[in-house]
Amino acid sequence: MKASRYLFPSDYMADPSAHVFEDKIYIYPSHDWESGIPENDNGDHFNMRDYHVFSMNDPEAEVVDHGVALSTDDIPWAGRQLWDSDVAYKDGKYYMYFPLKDQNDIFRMGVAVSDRPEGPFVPQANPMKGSYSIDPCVFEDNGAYYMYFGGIWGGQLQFYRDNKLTPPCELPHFHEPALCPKIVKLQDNMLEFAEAPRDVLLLDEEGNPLKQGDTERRFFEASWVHKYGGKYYFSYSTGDTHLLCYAIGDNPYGPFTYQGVIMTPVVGWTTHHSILEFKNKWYLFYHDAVPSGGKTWLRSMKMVELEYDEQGLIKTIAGQ
Ligand code: FUB
Repeated sequence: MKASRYLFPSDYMADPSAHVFEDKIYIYPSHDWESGIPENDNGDHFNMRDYHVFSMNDPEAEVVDHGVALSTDDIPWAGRQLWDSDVAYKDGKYYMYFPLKDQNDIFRMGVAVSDRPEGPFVPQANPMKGSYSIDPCVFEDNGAYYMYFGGIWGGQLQFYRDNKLTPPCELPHFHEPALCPKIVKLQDNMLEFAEAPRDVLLLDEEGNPLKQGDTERRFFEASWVHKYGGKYYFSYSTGDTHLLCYAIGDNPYGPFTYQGVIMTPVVGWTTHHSILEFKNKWYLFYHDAVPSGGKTWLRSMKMVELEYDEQGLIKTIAGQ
């Protein structure tokens, strides 16, 4: 197993979404800071206010900080908490998708646009219509762009049924199918949904939906999708059991069948990642809270090489 590498020791950055743009690696993390808000299950202590963008010429190169690319000060509908973002490129423009609570404390998804991968990104005046919850991952396939999203507890996914805010906002029972992450195709202009979000079904080896009580396998947050060997790999965090897992499917909508663990728990509560191919090697970008002495809200971004076996299964990486 290759050694992991901290990418930016001089500040706390989490949830790194990595992409290759203009032959370089660009990284879009959340920007953790010490806001003094006490830790709770609602994630109030993740009180981020801006995003920096980073780039590197190759996986061993120096990491360049391009500075603040978007801040809540620039977003007209901003309430609080800029969580995990992602960026997609189309027709000469870069689109940053970000979850942010509005002034009613409801997470919505915003879009901000730039001519450059490092930004600055200019936000649209309003959140995307019909958007909710957190952790957007935008994946391009055959010229179509899809957003995967969702996260339970602080990410508010449990508030919704059939894409509607539905009190009393409870989780399914232990033996019921787990709440699903969502997928939605984007319009050609990249600024709105082209359809109603659909469930991403995660199945066990017998073809049954994973159950809410199956906490070591069911979805919690942090969707990511990549393609390997013609198959679609949907990866995610199990949240309170702190695993990064993956499931494989035959098309972007799924269903996806559970395969195993990508990474065992790291130091810190959250586990969040992205997966990138660069010059025929694969890399996992993630974070841990070792440098802050285990403060769950002060995380540091890292990368490590990721390997597959001959069947295309991902070799599990030890988080610690
Ligand atoms: O960084 C805030 C939240 O913590 C992210 O949106 C989640 O995925 C978790 O990493």
